[in-house]
Amino acid sequence: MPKTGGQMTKSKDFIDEKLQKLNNDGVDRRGFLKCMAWAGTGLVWTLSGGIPVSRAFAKGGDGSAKGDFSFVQISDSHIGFDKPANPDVTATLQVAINKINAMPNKPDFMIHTGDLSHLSKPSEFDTLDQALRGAAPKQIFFVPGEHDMLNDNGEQYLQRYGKDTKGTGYYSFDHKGVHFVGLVNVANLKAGGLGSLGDEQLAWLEDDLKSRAASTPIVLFAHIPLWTIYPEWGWGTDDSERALSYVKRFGSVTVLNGHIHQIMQKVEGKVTFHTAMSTAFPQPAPGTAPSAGPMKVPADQLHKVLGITDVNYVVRGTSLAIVDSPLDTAGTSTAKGNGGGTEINNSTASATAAKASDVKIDNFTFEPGVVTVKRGAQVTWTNGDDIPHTVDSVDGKFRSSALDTNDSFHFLFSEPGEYQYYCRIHPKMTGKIVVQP
Ligand SMILES: [Cu+2]
Repeated sequence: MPKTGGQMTKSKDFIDEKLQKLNNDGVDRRGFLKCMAWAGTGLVWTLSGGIPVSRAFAKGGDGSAKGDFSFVQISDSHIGFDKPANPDVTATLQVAINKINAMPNKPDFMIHTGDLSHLSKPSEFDTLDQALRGAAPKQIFFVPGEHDMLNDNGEQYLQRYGKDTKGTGYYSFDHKGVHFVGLVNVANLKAGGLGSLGDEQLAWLEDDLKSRAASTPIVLFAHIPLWTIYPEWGWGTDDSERALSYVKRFGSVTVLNGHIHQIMQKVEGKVTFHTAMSTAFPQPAPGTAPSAGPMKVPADQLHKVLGITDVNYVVRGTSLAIVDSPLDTAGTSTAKGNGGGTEINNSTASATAAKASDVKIDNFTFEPGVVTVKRGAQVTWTNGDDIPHTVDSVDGKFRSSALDTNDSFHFLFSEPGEYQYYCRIHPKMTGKIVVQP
């Protein structure tokens, strides 16, 4: 293990605490999180941040080797979000950018792993662009999150960030001998499913990788984790196994994701999986809250649970060195933010008795899940979450736009039958309307 002093201990405690929580809630994770990267292999993980990992490597003589470089991952900016979990996400993005600009070793470029915006609004993308123009690394590679393609199948995203990409916005590039692949797993999600890459993209990936030497370090990045973290909350990708089968023969594979707004890491053979913190708001640890969603932490803790990821490539390593830095590295560890004293932002809407034809969306759930109405009845869905949701008929009979907090969608059912529906942003969310004659 690299010598990183007390800070390493702190993050280890944090991980232990997390593991403890995971074990306590009875969810079987089949070894999930067992191979924590802090156990060695030149991978540095610190939640208290700021430790230049290249220094740790330099002790072994590798730090100044030719071909070394670093890049920074940021994720989940959610520009446009303004709820109590963080009323000013543009400001925290700016802090992240300042942090990047102050790095002693200048990163060659940046990767943004999606959810640039909160509601796919042009003004949100504009604000993001303006902030990123102030970042020292001039080259930024993007992949979309589900929040970036809410109402137009990602057309606007592609126009702005997906020039020269394939299909829904996937692409690859090489940098100083490392092969990078940006993947899109937030498009065309199916009811009841997780993230999805789809056959077309997978075929492209297989083709993209097949001519590369097994010694080429590979970095895959996508918004939703390409490993199964917590399917109950949609934290996984249905066809990621197939994608991973194409990288099995490579000696060094790093998989970078966002989406879950917290650090999770796993090493499986030559493959290191890592998820980044958000620059906008934290989410609860898997299974520690009724649902995913923005988590309100005490104001003085917020900058400790937001951050950036600095990835260092060192020649001869089998894995890349990854350092996560919270925006604020002072004081207590981030464990506090995810501890028992936090609260989940539930809807504050008063609990008026819902009519049978009303569906409330709360904690990523359609409630009630099955509603029975007479033919000709109108059903109203209202979003009580701090995160947008949609109401999409599985058969294409109705489709709402993205519903922000307290937004409603109505549909009048004139034909008897059963109508299955889901949220196309969070396809694990499903419900049914039964229309009687
Ligand atoms: Cu949803």
